[in-house]
Amino acid sequence: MINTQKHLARYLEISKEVEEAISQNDAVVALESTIIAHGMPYPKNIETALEIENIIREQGAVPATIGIIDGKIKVGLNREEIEFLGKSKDVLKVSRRDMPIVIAEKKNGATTVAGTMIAANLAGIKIFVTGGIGGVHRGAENSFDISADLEELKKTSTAVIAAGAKSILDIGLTLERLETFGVPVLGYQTDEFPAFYSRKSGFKCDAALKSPEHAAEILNAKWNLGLEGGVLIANPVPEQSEIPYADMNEKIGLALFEAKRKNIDGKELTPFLLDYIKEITEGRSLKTNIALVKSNAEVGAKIAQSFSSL
Ligand code: PSU
Ligand code: MN
Repeated sequence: MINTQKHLARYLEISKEVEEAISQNDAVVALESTIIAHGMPYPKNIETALEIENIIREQGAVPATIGIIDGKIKVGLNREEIEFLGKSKDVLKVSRRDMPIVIAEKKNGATTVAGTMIAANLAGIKIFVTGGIGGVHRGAENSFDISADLEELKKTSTAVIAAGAKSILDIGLTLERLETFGVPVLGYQTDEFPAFYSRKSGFKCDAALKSPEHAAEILNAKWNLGLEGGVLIANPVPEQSEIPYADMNEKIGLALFEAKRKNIDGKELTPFLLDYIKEITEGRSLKTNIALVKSNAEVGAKIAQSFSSL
């Protein structure tokens, strides 16, 4: 353990503000960077990342955006680093598999949900806000394409606040995997599992959260019982920014067709689909994406407050 701690300092750098907040048990919210580098176009990506941090601050919590700079995992990226990850063309997408390579080769990387959960856990941050998680891709029975995010939720004890999973994925199979992995799926003030762009998916959550305190109580019960692993807190996109499921499903079908035609797979698939959908919805999907991340930030900060006060 002591040995691990000593080595950890070589790889992990926590900003002063975040470090202080963690040591005082103040509310801290982790944020990912794949959404900045590969999930949204420049310059909206950087604008959004900074706005999200402000929303978290306004709620009285400390934001900790996570990424890898020159082979070092940074928890609490500063403005220049966020701008760098949002602008630079050769930032790698870093999930669990990629982390040791990017670190040893001293490269720059944006962390996915899985990558960010790992870093947040090393730093001692329990609450993490993102847009949408990765999951079981449609056609996974042939491609075996299941996001490492699900495996991470199985073993790493972090609560992830997301607007559900988008229907580029097979939502039903994604929920099946989460059940097998023992990951509670909690709907924030709803029992319907949201489908990212839309508030409804036709699938149910395991419980409907009444309040941030309710969420904090469930997290506490799980981890105090020694039930390791993550929790997915699904917060539906605000009504005024929603795109109806049927509208989106048609666009997603087109995007999947195009990915197949171009033979795009592996880690390139999710960024390709996100970008293609943005193009064919003429930016409407991007607006919705930004609105839902902001809403998740507000909810996540409130849950972090409740959790830290327990
Ligand atoms: N879903 C989104 N937006 C995103 C992602 C997923 O709606 O930006 C990103 C997240 O970082 C997530 C990653 O962890 O894509 C999943 O990639 P893959 O499917 O390759 O595991
Ligand atoms: Mn994949």
